[in-house]
Amino acid sequence: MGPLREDQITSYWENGYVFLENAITNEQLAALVDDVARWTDESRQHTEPYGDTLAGRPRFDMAPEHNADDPRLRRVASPVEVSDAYRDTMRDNRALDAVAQLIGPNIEFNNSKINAKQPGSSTEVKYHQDFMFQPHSNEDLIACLFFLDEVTLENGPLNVVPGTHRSALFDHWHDGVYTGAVSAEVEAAHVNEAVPIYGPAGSACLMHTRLLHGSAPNASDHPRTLFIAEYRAEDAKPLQVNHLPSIHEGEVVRGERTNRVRCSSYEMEFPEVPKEASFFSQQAKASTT
Ligand SMILES: O=C(O)CCC(=O)C(=O)O
Repeated sequence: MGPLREDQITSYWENGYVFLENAITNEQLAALVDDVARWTDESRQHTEPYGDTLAGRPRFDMAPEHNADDPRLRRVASPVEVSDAYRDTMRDNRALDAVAQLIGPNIEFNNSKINAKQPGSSTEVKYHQDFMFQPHSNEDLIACLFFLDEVTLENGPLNVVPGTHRSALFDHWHDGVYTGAVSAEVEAAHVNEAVPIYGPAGSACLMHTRLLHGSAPNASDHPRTLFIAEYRAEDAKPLQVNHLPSIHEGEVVRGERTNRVRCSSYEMEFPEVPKEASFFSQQAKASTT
């Protein structure tokens, strides 16, 4: 028995996502929120992205409007490496039980990040498919987007396009530039079908790695902070270096190691490994191409 009913499992495979309330406990939520508050406060002392990650890129990234009086932390890369609360939550939560129901029983941790949109923030996420950042031998990868704040229609919710995990893999390279986003034409063709995902803090949206999704700026007075943990079936082997490497990549978090590889059939161009603090810099190129 896991947290998902049969109809939710069917809906996940049909639509490419499933929403789960109470995906983490209140204690887990409070500890995650505390660390974000501390990191946001620390960011006041910085004007440029800072901190170190395994990839040699900064861990903490701020939006262009950031300043000491009005800190705009927008990304923490691999928080599981620098916080016991994030590491422990990554290793055990109700959404992970749901992941095991969907693509289990054997599950590995892939990567993690925090995406924050402060009130009035211009930060947006252009439409993309996560798989185009991280080719694997098969497509059984799920991103769990944990809501650390209540997500509303106004504070920049995730928008997903149901069923697109069963359609094409859309190119994220345009005119020789890796933009980490689909073309304006592909976006225009799908955006009217997009569905906003909102709900109380502590919920999670579980999303198929091929699902087309994006999110708008935060037009409200309330922050919108997500902790995003990605998991993969243990037999889905990475075909390129992780764009968010961490010392915990590949940890078996449910089931056991089988030493097997499973391959599905698809074609794509390898993504560009990011050189800057976060994919926001890659996506910024989308508006100039
Ligand atoms: O922060 C968001 O709204 C979406 C995050 C996302 O799409 C991603 O990081 O892949």
